[in-house]
Amino acid sequence: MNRYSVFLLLGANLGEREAMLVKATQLISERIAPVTAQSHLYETAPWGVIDQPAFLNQVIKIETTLSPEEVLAQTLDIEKQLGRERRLRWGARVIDIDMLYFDNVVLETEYLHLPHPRLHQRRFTLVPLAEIAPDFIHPVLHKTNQQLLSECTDESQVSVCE
Ligand code: PH2
Ligand code: MG
Ligand code: MG
Repeated sequence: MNRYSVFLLLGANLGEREAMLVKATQLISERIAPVTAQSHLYETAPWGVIDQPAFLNQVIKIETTLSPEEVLAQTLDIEKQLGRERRLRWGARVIDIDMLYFDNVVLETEYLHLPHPRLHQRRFTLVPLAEIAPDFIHPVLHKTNQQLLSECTDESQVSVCE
């Protein structure tokens, strides 16, 4: 069976943020696929809706035989299990799991856009992504993550947590 490299962005800005990212990674590895790379954790200024607490963000890589729809269903289920409530778009949350890339798949359905349509506009995504996959090429923009980061005009604060 084919194995696909999938990059997921984890984010949290309510409650025990680091514990939530650790728990989400554990559930992803148990229920979706082995985690083969993890970026550092980053403390990031809120993007979009700026009147909310700072986020912790991290990018992880998994190698899966599931389809994009199956991975999405699992990540939504894990968000729910960890107590995610959906209120405001871009609002505060205990956990967010977003699919950034599903290998080289380009897909636009009602529920799923691949690659993530805003990943190249956000430093909180590009910094951890370029840390673990600098040379991976965006299948629509045809640029590496490192290039996308160096061309990104977002100036929001992103600091590595040591
Ligand atoms: N997620 C959002 C909106 N804004 N800002 C940061 N820094 N990190 C996030 O993960 C984030 C955000 C919507 O999902
Ligand atoms: Mg998100
Ligand atoms: Mg999300």
